[in-house]
Amino acid sequence: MEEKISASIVATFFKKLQDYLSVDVAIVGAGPSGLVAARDLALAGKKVALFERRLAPGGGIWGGGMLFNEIVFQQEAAAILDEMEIAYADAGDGYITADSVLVASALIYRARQAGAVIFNSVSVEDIVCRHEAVCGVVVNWTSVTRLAMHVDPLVIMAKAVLDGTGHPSEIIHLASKKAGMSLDTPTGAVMGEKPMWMEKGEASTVENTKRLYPGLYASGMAANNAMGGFRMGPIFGGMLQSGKKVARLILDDLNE
Ligand code: 48H
Repeated sequence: MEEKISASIVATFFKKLQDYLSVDVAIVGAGPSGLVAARDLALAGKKVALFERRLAPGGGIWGGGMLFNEIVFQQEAAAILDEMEIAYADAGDGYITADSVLVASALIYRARQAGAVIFNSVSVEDIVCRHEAVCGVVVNWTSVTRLAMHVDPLVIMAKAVLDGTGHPSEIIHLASKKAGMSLDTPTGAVMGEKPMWMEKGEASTVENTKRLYPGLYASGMAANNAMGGFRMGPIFGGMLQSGKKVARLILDDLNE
């Protein structure tokens, strides 16, 4: 029995990894925007790999606001929750609330169920660029990077790479600072996130969601950081809408 259990894990994991060494879309970060994008892209028939540094995907959803595990959305986001059969309650004045554990687990499940494969406990530490386009990500186990072990990474090639890493926007920083790319921002560089302004931050998250360089896209807080948008605190409608928008942009480009 012991051999059977270990052999089953090793065989299925390595098949999964081998199948996903080359993908249509590599998504970095399984927060709300990355998970929504992963689901829509997979439903559209694209091969999607999602890399998440932490053991548990879900990003900033689990903790609600200041660890109070309820999430607030604008009424406009209700259609996205309905689509995924996520229950919510009316909070009045155009807002709704939902249990953050339900939202996190449902977004993860819907992305995976649609066919996106999630590689958790994996950190993206670099990008691959060829012919003036981003075309892959460099990955290693989070435990390896956290322990600063001197271990070389592996590479996943992708037709499109999405930075869904939230506030730190790690991938666009790599593109700008390490690869020296001029991004499609007002200055060509990462503009930097602005302080709290809920109304503006929510609206700008969706506006700022875009392709920043051939093959490189940003969603959620990474998009706001790239374009100099305001932060908006514990309201998540813009994150879901950003995931939807970036999936459409990537699909349009891949289907061209
Ligand atoms: C692999 C990585 C790497 C890496 C990071 O922060 P997230 O929840 O992302 P968004 O942008 O979809 O949602 C933002 C939202 O949660 C939030 O923070 C809000 C609304 N803030 C407003 C405010 O004012 O504070 O998730 C990003 C995910 C996390 O799970 C990271 O662990 C992961 O990306 N990640 N995964 N490789 N290099 N970097």
